[in-house]
Amino acid sequence: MLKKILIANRGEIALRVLRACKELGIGTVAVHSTADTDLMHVRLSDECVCIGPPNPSDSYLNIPAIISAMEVSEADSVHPGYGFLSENADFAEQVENSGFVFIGPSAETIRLMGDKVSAIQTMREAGIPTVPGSNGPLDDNQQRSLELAREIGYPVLIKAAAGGGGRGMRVVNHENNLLQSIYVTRTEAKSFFGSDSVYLEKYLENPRHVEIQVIGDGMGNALYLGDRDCSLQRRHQKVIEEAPAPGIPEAVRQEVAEACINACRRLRYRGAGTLEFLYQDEQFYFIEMNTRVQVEHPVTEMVTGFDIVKEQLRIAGGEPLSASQDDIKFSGHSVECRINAEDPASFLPSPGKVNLFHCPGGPGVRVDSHLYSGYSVPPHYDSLIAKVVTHAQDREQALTRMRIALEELLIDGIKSNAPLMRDLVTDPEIRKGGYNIHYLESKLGR
Ligand code: MV4
Repeated sequence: MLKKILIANRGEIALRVLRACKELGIGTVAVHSTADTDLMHVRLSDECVCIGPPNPSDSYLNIPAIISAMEVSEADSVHPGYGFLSENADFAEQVENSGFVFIGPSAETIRLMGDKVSAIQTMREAGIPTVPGSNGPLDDNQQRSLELAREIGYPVLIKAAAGGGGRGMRVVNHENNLLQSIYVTRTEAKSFFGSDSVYLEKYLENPRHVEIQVIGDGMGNALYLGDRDCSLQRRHQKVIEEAPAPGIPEAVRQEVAEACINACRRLRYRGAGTLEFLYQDEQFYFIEMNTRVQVEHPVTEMVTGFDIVKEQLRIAGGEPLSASQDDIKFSGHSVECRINAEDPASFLPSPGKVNLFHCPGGPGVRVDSHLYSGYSVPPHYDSLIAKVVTHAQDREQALTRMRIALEELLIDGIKSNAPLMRDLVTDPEIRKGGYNIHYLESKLGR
């Protein structure tokens, strides 16, 4: 078992990891920038180390600073959370080469999934459905690209292999624009990501974003923890997520679940992982895999009663899975609202001092937040300040509990998107369920 974990993150996820460590009796080291001395998890951790100035590249992304902090604090392992270094294969590799445990998959797996082309090829070979497309990087043969796109049918989408999260993509509606679009996407990809590898897919016009949570022990055993619908998003930032994804036929769900779990076993996948799919016309299409714990993992925890972060720590400590698939029982429905420190109309960040924070509660309500009255939200980082999560027997009751929880939530001193959330949970289309990835942006008038 691990004895002392360094938490290489900040905010609510650092607190979430700290709580899991405490439950398992594992020591904790918080690392923080000079702008983050007042973070809740820094106060609650056994030890803390300041790793640099506010700018993330000088602190939370500074690999030598973090590995030095592991050495001075004698931590045996590092939890990267999400964002920052969580999917940086070089970081995972350097951590392991320095004799520490990286809480996550092997550097090799992170690298494989970081390249979208190799991720898709791997999953296709493992029997997971993918989007019709080039099934590999596009080469310089322009005739072949034109033929391929014509076979697939327009519109098509050019994507950067090193992209993801919506950066480095271009829709092509007509073959007149194909070669130019490939060239521009390649050039952009080279400058954004340092790789000019691009691939081509059929462009799905009205999909939902449905993802599947798995966790593996690195020895060929893995658990399927169900799906989440994350279609409610604005500019690739998720706003509300829910589990399970509403309206998926049970046979369709089961087929993709089995393919995912088989793939994880074959890959000897280690740690928590999420397979991202587009879902349209009752079909799943794999697009990417995330090799970290995700922001929205609580909705899965609520419907399974399974603690994903504690399991990450046990697996990294070399223990086998703590449950078998038959132990995982899905119950009810869960919804998560991401509360950001931002202007609800303009979406501009709104950092500053929180004069008063009052947290909702009651049956089926969970709030993951590092806020407290008197805390100042620094301007240097992501604006997520709280995740309000509800659970109930069914979707309608989970949304009702969310409406009530959002009425209880008080954040005074800074602006937040809570007013927008209150509007969304009573929106008829959202209450109906099954909205696609374009719904929120069209509701907001883009
Ligand atoms: C797509 C797509 C339509 N067709 N691929 C955007 C981010 C990246 N993770 C994949 N993305 C998309 N890939 C095909 N073949 C539409 C999107 C997309 C999207 C996907 C998930 C959630 C929100 C989105 C918003 C715009 C576009």
